Amino acid sequence: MALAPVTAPPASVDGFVKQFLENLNLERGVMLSSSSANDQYMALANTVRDYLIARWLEDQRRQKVAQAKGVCYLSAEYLLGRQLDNNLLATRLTEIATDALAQCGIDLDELRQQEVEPGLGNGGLGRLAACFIDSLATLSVPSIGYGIRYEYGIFRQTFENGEQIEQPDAWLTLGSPWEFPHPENAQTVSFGGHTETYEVDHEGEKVTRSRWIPSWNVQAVPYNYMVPGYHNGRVNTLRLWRSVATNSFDLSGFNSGDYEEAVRAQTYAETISKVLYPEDSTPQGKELRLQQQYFFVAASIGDFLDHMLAPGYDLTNLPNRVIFQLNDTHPVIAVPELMRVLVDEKGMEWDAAWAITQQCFAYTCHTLLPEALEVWSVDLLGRLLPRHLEIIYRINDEFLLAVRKRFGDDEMRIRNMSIISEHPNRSVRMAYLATVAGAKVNGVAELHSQLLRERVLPDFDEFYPGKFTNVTNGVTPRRFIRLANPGLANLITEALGAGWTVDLERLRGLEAFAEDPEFRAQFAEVKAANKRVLSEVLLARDGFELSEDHLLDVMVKRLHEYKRQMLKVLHIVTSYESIVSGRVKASDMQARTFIFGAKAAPGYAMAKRIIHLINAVGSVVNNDPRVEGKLKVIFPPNYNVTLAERVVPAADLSEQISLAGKEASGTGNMKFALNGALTIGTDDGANVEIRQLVGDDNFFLFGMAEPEVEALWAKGYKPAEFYQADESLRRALDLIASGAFSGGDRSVFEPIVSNLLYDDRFMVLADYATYIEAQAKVDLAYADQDAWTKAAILNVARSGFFSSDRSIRDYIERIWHTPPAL
Ligand code: Z2T
Repeated sequence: MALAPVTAPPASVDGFVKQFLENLNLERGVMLSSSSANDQYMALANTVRDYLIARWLEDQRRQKVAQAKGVCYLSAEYLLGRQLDNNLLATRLTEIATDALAQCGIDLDELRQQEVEPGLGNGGLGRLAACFIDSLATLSVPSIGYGIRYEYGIFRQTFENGEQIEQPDAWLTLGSPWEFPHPENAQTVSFGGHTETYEVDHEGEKVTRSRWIPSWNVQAVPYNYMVPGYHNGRVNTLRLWRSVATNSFDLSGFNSGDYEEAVRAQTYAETISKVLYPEDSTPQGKELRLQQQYFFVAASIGDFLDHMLAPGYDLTNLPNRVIFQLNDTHPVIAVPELMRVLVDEKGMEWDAAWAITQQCFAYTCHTLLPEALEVWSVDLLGRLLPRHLEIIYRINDEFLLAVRKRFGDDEMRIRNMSIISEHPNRSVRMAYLATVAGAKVNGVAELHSQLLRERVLPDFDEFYPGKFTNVTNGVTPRRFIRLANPGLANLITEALGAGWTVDLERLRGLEAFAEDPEFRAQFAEVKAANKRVLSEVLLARDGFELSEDHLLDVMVKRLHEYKRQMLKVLHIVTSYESIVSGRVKASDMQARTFIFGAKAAPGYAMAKRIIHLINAVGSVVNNDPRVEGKLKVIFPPNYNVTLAERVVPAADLSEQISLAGKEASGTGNMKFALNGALTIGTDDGANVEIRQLVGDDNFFLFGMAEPEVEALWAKGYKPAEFYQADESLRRALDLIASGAFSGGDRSVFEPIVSNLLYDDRFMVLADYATYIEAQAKVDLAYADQDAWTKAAILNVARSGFFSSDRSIRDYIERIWHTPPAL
């Protein structure tokens, strides 16, 4: 007889109280009266978990029995944000938990603040992965997310004299209630050594095969996280790997007879999952990073084959069972790893293994920046993963043979398409490997996918017709509307009924309400209330206060030159200069508060200098009495998911001002539109689609389009000519150069100014004039509050397309072909 399955505690206030107190006593070992806020938070998290576990276990059982095709999402980053609220929402427990805690004399809001968000990602790519696992669970897609359990996530940013200082993100120190470690399910991951050949009999013939003799290994220990679907009773798994030394300290590279050395080996092994690399879009090519990549990918493939397949599974059917989605090139070493497992370990023939592999992977590209396309030097790869390098060579040889067969001996084309690049030194182009191996390759917005095909990989597009496709990014409405903006969520539900949270196109129904003055007033009140909440948060967090009646102008995203925070700075300096020069009366100006949020990669000097400049401009502008408080620049440090959830719902204006052709998609742009901010933006990434949907009247477009950018490059771009020709630009740049924001010291920001004047890779100066013009239109539009509100409502109504549920449906239809699950 089967044992009774676990059941969830009763979903009632009493049931919750009982479970909470039991967890406090039995798990934390404390009484309520003497418990700390952390004890209470941990007990609360445990209680929420207790409601999810039965469903989780059941879903795992079902997935295994059904053996339906599922998705393994491979991502080096998951920028999850806080878990507590999301899990309460998914399980419909928010009200019960609030009341239950109140009975215990505890304020749920206080406990919310206890949670340290897992910041296991840099920016858009990591947050996208987090939105996708939410949608996968909500759409009941059989799936596992695989990644790395970094001990330190994205650094904590502080400012010292306006300059960025990075502090380690010790997010695990108070304990992590959402994870389930399973050391007994550890995978061994090997590195280094050499390969050797040996002979085997194959159908009476001797054939030579190769095998890998690694020199050291580590254990990959899985930490499982529950990923609940929204109100559907599903719970999927996110499995993050931690590296630890093998029991035997078997890192033969170290002298294992020596105790001290053995302990050192332990430390060495644990280094692999120690820290997230803080570069967004510009990888540094460090050996440890390649170790991280192989580590999590080898563990994930091993785990899937060992635990998810029925016993005796015929691996030739693998493509009917799984698709490994590669989140950018970071996990692409999975391709030679699956080949190695199939050929070397399972004894499969090369051609059969390759046919399987080519159906089991799909690749998402997230960039067009040439410096962001990962390459690994053959030297490094050969040292760390010699067998994988051999496999890559063979894949490349066969691929180039096929190219020759198709296109003839066009050496130029061969060189251009080779997975191995020869200059500046021999290296493996990971995007090419992914493109050759992937059944599908997708970009992340229409424009990006088009440029990917036409500009970056045209030869591949020609060689593989039908391989390239688009899936426009999306964001989860659970976190970014329901949780972040409860006021708006309630207003929508009152207007349209429930259901929109999982069917975001229903927001269209709000179009009619845009005509209703009553609704507009309510909508405006929600925005005002969100500003008050943000003001309180910023006051408590950083001591900033927001003034009422200011237009809230927000630019939050990683600091990168291509995103052009400098263009925003020039706008602010222009406004400031126009006041102090006496040309504009402060009292005639539309009051604005500019909010920045941005982390710079620690090694990115220009980005860090721009952060310094923003803070410097802020301290001058905010304290100059001539400004009469009409311009405020605030830059709260350590922008993260938790802060985004407060900033986005309060914003009036969303700054999406990258140089056209550089931002693959952007996802912040979607979050703002869905929360009723109007966008000022270039024709770039998903801005293009946002504008098409919300309409030109409800979007402030400026700047060159991508073809114009190309044309200007072709003609020869001389930024100094724009400086010479535009008096307002000259005044702004001269003011920065004069030392006005650096206590008279002209050297501090000189590198920024001269970079703009003489290089300006991202054409800030070329787009300055139209940006300033568009900002003037913003001021005019904002003066008519009611018309502004109407446009804001239409932004919400027409942005339902940007739900990550729609993205996932597109992946299913265009790439995964996974059948609807039970
Ligand atoms: C990243 O966040 C993005 C692209 C990368 O290219 C790397 C990282 Cl860490 C290698 C961003 C894009 O810049 C952004 O446009 C896009 O919206 C996001 O990925 C998700 O696709």
